[in-house]
Amino acid sequence: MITLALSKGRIFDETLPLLAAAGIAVDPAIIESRKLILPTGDPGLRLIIVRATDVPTYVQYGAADIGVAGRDVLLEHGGEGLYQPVDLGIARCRLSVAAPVGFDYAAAVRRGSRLRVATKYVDCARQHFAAKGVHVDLIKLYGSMELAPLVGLADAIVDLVSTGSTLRANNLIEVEKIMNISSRLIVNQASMKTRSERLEPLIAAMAAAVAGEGVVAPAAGAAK
Ligand code: PRT
Ligand code: MG
Repeated sequence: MITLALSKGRIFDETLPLLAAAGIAVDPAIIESRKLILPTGDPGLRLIIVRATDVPTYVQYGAADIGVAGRDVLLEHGGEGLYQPVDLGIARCRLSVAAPVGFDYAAAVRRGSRLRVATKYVDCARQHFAAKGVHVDLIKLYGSMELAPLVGLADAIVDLVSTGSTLRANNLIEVEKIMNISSRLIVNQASMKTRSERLEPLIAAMAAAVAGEGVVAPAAGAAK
């Protein structure tokens, strides 16, 4: 049995069509069951539902053979014990610096001011500002970063942006893009060796689905 780790929400929703194109059916209604282990149309492949930030951990320790995780999550995790064979191109967004409308971020950077920056992505933010030579005090938050500048906790935030509507709703503006983000297929390095006859066709079928090559026959029986 091959175990694929997914998080609920956009990653689950955007992975299902790729699995379908790879010949693996999943009933989307099953997510409503609140079960954390879900069968698929392939009796050799099951899904487990975990928090987005926990996907690399499940795969690293081999509790799942394979998973789907955002580049943001993988950078913060470090990627230890994981192969990242396919960029699935799903759950796209960007990691950006945002600040209140009216805060002159560029001028503050030019002046060499010390900035207080709130973020969940402390490692990525630290690297970004260090590379630019900007002095920052990073404040780790676990959610609702957009609130921090509004109540004086920080001058700016580093957060994911997709449509930009969350920033707009909070009178914030994107002042710098750090990187583009999408989700990748990740594979446990030991599983890749010991279960390659099952994993390789599945990975190839997912890659073909991403490339828009449609149903790839081998995947149907691949994960037995
Ligand atoms: O939400 P939860 O706390 O359960 O967990 P999570 O936020 O880790 O999971 P989820 O499903 O929200 O995100 C999973 C992955 O989707 C992330 O790791 C990213 O790689 C990717 N992704 C793509 C996003 C977004 N787009 C996104 N817009 N993750 C989060 N957001 C948030 C962002 O943090 C901000 O609060 O949405 C808000 C901004 O969206 P816009 O459209 O208003 O710009
Ligand atoms: Mg979220």
